[in-house]
Amino acid sequence: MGMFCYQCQETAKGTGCTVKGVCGKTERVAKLQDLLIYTLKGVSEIVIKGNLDVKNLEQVNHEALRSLFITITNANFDDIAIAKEIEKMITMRNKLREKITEKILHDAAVFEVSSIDDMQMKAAEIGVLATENEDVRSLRELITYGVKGMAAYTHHALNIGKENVDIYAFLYEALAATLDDGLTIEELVALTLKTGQYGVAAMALLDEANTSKYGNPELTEVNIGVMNNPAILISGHDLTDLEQLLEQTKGTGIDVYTHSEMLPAHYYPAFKKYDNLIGNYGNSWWKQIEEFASFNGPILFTTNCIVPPRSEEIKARIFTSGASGYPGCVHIEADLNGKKDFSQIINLAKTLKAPTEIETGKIIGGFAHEQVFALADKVVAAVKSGAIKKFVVMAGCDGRMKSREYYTEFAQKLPKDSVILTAGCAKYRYNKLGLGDIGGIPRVLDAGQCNDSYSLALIALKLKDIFELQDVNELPIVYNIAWYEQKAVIVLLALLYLGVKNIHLGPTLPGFLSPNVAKVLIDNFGITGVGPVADDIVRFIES
Ligand code: SF4
Ligand code: SF3
Repeated sequence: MGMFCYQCQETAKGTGCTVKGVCGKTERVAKLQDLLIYTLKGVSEIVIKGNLDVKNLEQVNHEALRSLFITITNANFDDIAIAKEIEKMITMRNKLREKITEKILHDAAVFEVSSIDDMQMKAAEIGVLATENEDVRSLRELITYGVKGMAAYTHHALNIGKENVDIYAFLYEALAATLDDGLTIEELVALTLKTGQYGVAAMALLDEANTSKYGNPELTEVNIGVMNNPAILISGHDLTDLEQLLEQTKGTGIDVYTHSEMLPAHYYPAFKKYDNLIGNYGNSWWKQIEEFASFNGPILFTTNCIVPPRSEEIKARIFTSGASGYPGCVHIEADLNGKKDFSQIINLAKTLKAPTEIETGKIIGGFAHEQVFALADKVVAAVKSGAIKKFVVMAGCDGRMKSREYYTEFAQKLPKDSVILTAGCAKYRYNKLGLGDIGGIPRVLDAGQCNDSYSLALIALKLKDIFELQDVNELPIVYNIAWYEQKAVIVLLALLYLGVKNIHLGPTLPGFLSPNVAKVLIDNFGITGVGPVADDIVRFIES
């Protein structure tokens, strides 16, 4: 069997990448990622069948998060690094197996491989299509992708020193369940919703980690122009990497700019003290091919989303850390205390030109829960007076498909008495349109990164209380969410768990939803896709 991957929105023909990923993932990397997940499922089965106490599995817990994160779309393209991670997981798995008495175990818990070629052969047997029933396959993958997103957020929280062992316990429960042929469709649907429950827990954990360490995001204007110093661009979601980079570049004459999902770092009080944090350069991830060329300096990826570089010159300027990786790019690993030495990047920056300006001005953000609660009186008065008629949650991911122009047009055509609540890189489709404000409340309220969709849920729950409603669905809030990778999957499952109904999901529904599983989501939660903008404005807003 060749490669088969349909975990993201850009999957080939909407059904599956079978020769090479649209993302640039090779068959070799795709198969190694499949085998890494398979190994982790075997680890999970041992933990569950052996009734092991996850509190005592610190090293395995942490490595499991990293393994899952590595397989998220656009995070890691490095075959050697993934093969090493498989070896590490197999070693941990075998040690765990010695602790249990249960002898009847799935192949995932016992198989052995002795080389990368061996791994490729093994992977050919165990990929996504090895599950024959398309509904079971669909639910198993939906759960697995949700768990990947959950692991990414939990990993960020861990880097800040915050953990919740219940999340690890669920992670093993969910992954072990995907090996269990005895589970019914109903049981798998229930597990999907439970995945959403733990998604909420993971986002709450990360929110607590971020705000306790860096303060609560506050209304902030972010410069999108450039200065004259050589500079480093930092991309991805890991705030601890940004903090270390800012500390290490202090006084060196090297400036730092955020890119894509790192933009919301500017909203945290703790990062405002760094005068070498200059602004945000560029737009969402998929524009990096041209924007990295004009940035001129080194780029540090802390997580997804990497687009395979098209020239050796740019590749030589790309560095990775954490779960991210790209063959031929220098990877910077943390020491045992979590410290990363970025001196190679800083030294390279000193030899390169300052960034070329591609735009000027400022964008505004920082509307996470505490900032919006601080404005609650103003917001409530605007709703009561009719100045604000609708809130439109347009959180999620961006992507390179032309069909995503929908979101720009949708934002432009929204009635002027509506406010967009956003989080994630989806915002780049409309955050520079100058959509104005309503009585001083900006019409685009950016809460932060994709995980800060949690803030949007808290805001909705707060409004429900203020307006004394029984159900969050009675609020004048419409959900028009854009998805791309697996973090958006966990955000979606979290919203479903919180009882949010009638979410519009685009630009296309996931290819991994079988017709029957899609029907369950439509019938129980009112999930629908998107259509022509003019029709959707009527359907979502005016009806
Ligand atoms: Fe295809 Fe997306 Fe998988 Fe990449 S991550 S191989 S684009 S489905
Ligand atoms: Fe974007 Fe990759 Fe998902 Fe964190 S950076 S939202 S796509």
